[in-house]
Amino acid sequence: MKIKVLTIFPEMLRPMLGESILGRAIEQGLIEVDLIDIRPYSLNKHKNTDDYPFGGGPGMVMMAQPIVDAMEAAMGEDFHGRRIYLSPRGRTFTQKVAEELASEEELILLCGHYEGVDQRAIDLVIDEELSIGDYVLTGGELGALVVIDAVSRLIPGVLGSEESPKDESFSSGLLEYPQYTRPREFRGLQVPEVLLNGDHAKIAKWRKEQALEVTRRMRPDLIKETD
Ligand code: 9WO
Repeated sequence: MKIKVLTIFPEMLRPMLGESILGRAIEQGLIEVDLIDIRPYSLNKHKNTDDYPFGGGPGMVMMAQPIVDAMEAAMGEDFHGRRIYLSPRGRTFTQKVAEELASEEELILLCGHYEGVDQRAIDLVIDEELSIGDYVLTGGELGALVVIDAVSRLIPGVLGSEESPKDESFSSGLLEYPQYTRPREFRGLQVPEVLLNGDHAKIAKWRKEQALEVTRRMRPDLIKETD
C-alpha cells in the first residue's frame, strides 16, 4: 500500500509515522508513506498557497493551482488508487470504509487548511471527501493520520502474527472485553478468577459474554436488531 499526503505542513505528520506499529510497517516496506509539501508547487512568486475568498468573508482559501499541480505530480503516469480530501462534509470514515480503502493500491490524501480549498481543485482531482467525525479541526492532517493508522493495521503483516485485526472491536460487531495484566490485585481490585484458571474454553465464553455486555451498556447502537 502506497499512501501520499498532500499538505502545507508535512512536519505535522512525520512524528506519528516514525513510531510504534506505523514506524515498523514503514521500515519493513509493508506500507510506503510520502509526505508531499504543496508549497513548492505554487507558481506564485512568493510560493503562496492561499488567497482571499471571492465574494468576501473571513480568512483565506487554498488556491486550486498548487493543489492540482501537486496532485498531478503525485499521481504520476498511471495512477491506480483513490484521491481523498479530508473534510467535515465528507462521508463518515468507519471501520468498513477503512477495510474498503485497505484494498486500494494507492491512496492520496489531501489536507486542507484555513477556510477550505477552492472548489475547483476538489472537482478536478478528488474522488471522495471523507470525514473522521462531526467536528471541525484546524486542518485535515489529523484526519489523514487517522485514516493512515486505521488502514495500515489492516494490511497483512503490519500487526504481528499474534495480533490479528479480525479478533477485535467492530469486526465482530462488538466492543472489546475487559483486559487485565499483572499484578493480580491492584489497589484492592482483583483480576476476575476465570482468567487465572487456564480453562481456555471457559475464558473464551466469559470474554464473549463480557464483550456483549460492554457493548450493550456502552454502545447499544452497535448491536443489530436481529441478534
Ligand atoms: C472554516 C471556516 C471558517 C469560516 C467559514 C467557513 C469555514 N469552514 C471552515 C472549514 O471547514 N475549514 C476546514 C479546516 C477546511 C478544510 C480543512 N479543515 C478541516 C478538516 N477541519 N476539519 C477537518 C476535518 C477533516 C476530516 N474529518 C473531520 C474534520
